[in-house]
Amino acid sequence: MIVMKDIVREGHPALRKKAEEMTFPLSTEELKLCDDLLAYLKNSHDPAISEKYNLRPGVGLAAPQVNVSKRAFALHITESKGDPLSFIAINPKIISHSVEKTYLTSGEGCLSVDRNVEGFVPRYSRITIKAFDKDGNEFKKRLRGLAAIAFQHELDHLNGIMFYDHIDKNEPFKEIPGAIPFDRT
Ligand code: K3U
Ligand code: NI
Repeated sequence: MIVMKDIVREGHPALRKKAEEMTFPLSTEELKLCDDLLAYLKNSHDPAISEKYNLRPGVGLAAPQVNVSKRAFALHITESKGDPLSFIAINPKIISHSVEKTYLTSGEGCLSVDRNVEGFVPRYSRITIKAFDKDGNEFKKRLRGLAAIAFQHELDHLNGIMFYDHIDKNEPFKEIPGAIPFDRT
């Protein structure tokens, strides 16, 4: 079971590496990693389990965040506008995206960052993605809203990019041309 001490924090080199593509069939260890990533997110939304193990709630978790430099992440979004979503994405790619951008009005957070970093993080409003599941089957999805934002946040983790790399240093709350604010509440 993944707990907070297993999640590496900013400054750790794993968060700045480009993660390696995965090959199929996955090993037993890789299959367990995928299950553990998704289990963390589910556990973090269970009041009893998250309190017992002191888990910070998350909607996404990427392999490099547990110091495994491989291209896999989990998303688990149940309490947002839009359909509930729960999946593992292996070797994920954005195959097309809207011109329109968006940003979370509350800013982004990260389980690997133990501080509040304020500012707008520009993201595509809508994306079409492809990825592989644990069995090596390719799937495609259209994502919008928090799901699209979370997918882009997690994909960045596979490329060694942190959310604050996208924030304008001099003017963190600068208007993003053509972007529609996304309010999570
Ligand atoms: O976005 C978060 C959330 C938590 C509970 C309910 C609703 C939303 C927590 S931050 C989060 O899930 C990060 C996780 C990380 F850093 F490990 F990848 C991903 C994220 C998704 C969407 C926006 C910002 C950050
Ligand atoms: Ni993160």
